[in-house]
Amino acid sequence: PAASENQNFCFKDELDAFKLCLSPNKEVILEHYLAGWSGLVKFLNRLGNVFGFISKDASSKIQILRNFLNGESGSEYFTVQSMVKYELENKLVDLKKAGSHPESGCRTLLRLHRALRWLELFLERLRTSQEDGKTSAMCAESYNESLAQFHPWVVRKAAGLAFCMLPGRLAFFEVMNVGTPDQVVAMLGEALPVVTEVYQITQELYAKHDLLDIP
Ligand code: 1PZ
Repeated sequence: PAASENQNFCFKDELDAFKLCLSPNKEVILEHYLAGWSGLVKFLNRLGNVFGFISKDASSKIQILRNFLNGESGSEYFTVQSMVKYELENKLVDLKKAGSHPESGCRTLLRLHRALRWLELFLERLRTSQEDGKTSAMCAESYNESLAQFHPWVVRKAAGLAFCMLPGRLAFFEVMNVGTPDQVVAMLGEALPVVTEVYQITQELYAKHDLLDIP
């Protein structure tokens, strides 16, 4: 990316949105959660067009959730906790089979939530990688340990091909636009615990309500 384009992007800002998304009583504020995801999509778009099918899917899910947030019942969607309560109490979720609510907030967020686990694994590998580390391998390993199990063969195949197009570790760091490799590593060390916490809180909430397998 051109230097001028670089000035308004910094990967740290995107991850910081996840810091904002925990309320004092540890609920996940949807607006900030989506802001975090929007930032990640922005980053993905900077990596090139081959990731377009991934960023399109993420964007459309962000949009579905934003529409709920800006809709008539928007206040019910303030946190992920209130969304789950509202949608379940009002029977707005297809729990077993896609039916009259194929795009509920709960099922849409679950897709992003699963991807957050991939992000956590990938960024941890990136953080602890050596100079000669391969981003494509780190990405593929993280994917295989997390998201892949939820994707059909064609998607796994397409994702695998896209990963091969990832830039090397140093070039990847440059796209992040955080600073020197040491600064990137330090930033990841600070930001990752927050991503982990957001993931765990959501995971426990979904497990408690038996929502981890909704179609
Ligand atoms: C840095 C390199 C980026 C690699 C991104 C790794 C994730 C690969 C995900 C491949 C998704 C392919 C397209 C769409 C799949 C959808 O079928 C699924 C399930 O949704 P459904 O069909 O049930 O509605 N969508 C997802 O699993 C959500 C994927 C979101 C991925 C967001 C990636 C953000 C990247 C951040 C970069 C730091």
